[in-house]
Amino acid sequence: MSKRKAPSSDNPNHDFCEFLIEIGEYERNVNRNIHKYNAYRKAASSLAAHPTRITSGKEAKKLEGVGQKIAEKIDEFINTGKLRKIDKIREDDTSNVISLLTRVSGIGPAKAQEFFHSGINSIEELEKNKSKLSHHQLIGLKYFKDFEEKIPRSEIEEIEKLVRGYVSSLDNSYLITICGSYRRGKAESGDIDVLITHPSFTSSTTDKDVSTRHLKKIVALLEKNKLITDTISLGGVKFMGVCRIKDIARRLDIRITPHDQYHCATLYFTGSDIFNKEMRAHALQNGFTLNEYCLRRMGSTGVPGEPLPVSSEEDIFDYINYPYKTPTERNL
Ligand code: 8DG
Ligand code: CA
Ligand code: CA
Repeated sequence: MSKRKAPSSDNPNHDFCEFLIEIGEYERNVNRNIHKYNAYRKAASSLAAHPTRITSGKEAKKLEGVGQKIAEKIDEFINTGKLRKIDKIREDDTSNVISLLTRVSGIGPAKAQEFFHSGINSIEELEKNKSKLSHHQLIGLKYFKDFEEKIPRSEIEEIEKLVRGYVSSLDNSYLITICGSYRRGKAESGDIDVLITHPSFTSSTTDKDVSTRHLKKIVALLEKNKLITDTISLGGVKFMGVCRIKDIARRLDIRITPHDQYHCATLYFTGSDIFNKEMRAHALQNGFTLNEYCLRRMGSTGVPGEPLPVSSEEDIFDYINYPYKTPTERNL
């Protein structure tokens, strides 16, 4: 997940969304309460999707995911122009340090708390304690400033062209889709999410090294051509690392998926994650279970059946009777 996600300011409720997201991140990072984090983000997403300015907590409560507590905060903000809860969060040293440390790629809330308790409370302190950092955290620290910057769409378009060129020079049957916020049409993204498949590789391929071989060959070629500069991790199905075409480093993820699971994978990795949650919930209500690999019918005993044949993202929407949404309509 990228570290900073501000709702766009063309949203008439953006100030409400901003404080809800700030409280949500505090709940996740400091209190480690992922449920509250999700609840605040869901409320912010409903407010962001609302076309007009909300003028009271009571009005806000009519929106999905907005309950009494959040309605009260909206009233307080409307009446006083601020929120005591936000003031308290911003004054709290623990909270400030943990928020800062979790901005480093590879440092999650638990690790940030651990560092904080061992006296590491700044980027400078991380620099002085490199021996305590994992390989991923060292890369996060090395590119701390660069990774804070959003990636303009035009730069991802250039990277996409390069990746397509290199990968098709290996074999022009590879299918490549850049997913994430880029596919949802966003003007800027936190990182680059590349999804790749090849018709020779399916979920019934018994040789598990097939995907690893494809992925390693692709990564090696991108390294050779100086597009990839660092590797955070390279497993059988996923590469996490760094790429660069300008004077700034960018986070790059590459995943390889079986050909028959490609559409479930593009759907999942296109997100948004809130959209995914809603779609999965809808699937369940209609007797299906959906994940990044496949769509299955739930039997009467609660045991999922065999993966259903899927030849497009539209198929998935059709099966579960959910109105089709283009990627740009999935920005929940
Ligand atoms: P961004 O990078 O511009 O900040 O936004 P993003 O592209 O939407 O987010 P991402 O963190 O790169 O994740 C890519 C997609 O992966 C996301 O849109 C939906 C899917 N996804 C989930 N849950 C999760 C999760 O818990 N972690 C991550 N990293 N991805 C998730 O549905
Ligand atoms: Ca992304
Ligand atoms: Ca990503």
